Amino acid sequence: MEKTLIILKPDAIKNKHAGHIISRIESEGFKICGLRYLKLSKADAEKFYAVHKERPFYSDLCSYMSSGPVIAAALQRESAVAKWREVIGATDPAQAAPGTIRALYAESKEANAVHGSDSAENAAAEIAFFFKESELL
Ligand code: 3AN
Repeated sequence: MEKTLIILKPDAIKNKHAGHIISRIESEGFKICGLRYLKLSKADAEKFYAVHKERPFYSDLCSYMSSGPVIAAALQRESAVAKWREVIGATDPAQAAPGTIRALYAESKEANAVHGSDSAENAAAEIAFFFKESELL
């Protein structure tokens, strides 16, 4: 069983899509190992997205991710990383396949409803960013 880290971004919370997305987590066969509702500081967001710090959208992305509450969750399933990325669709909602979470709920490339780890290795680091080992069920 593999784990992945997901975030329901500020637009998903503000637009009241959290319930739909959590329902989708369940219907796609993921087990919720950890769940937190929190607001990131700008410094937290900069640390979380440090891999993107050379990209032109980094500062705006970090401001955006710290602009309102988010829900972070650690999920478990067979092939959790790839499966979640399939369920959320492409980064740009205009390119996301019909029925994917970003096609259904995202506003833009930046406010794109959800995050998902891009590898099992990054998932482990991202889960550790939000959760102590003792908080994971
Ligand atoms: P994904 O989240 O689909 O793995 P990444 O890792 O390329 O996409 O980008 C990380 C985050 O940066 C995205 N979730 C999105 O919010 C933001 N982002 C990516 N590309 C752009 C862009 N061209 N303009 C604004 N924000 C972007």
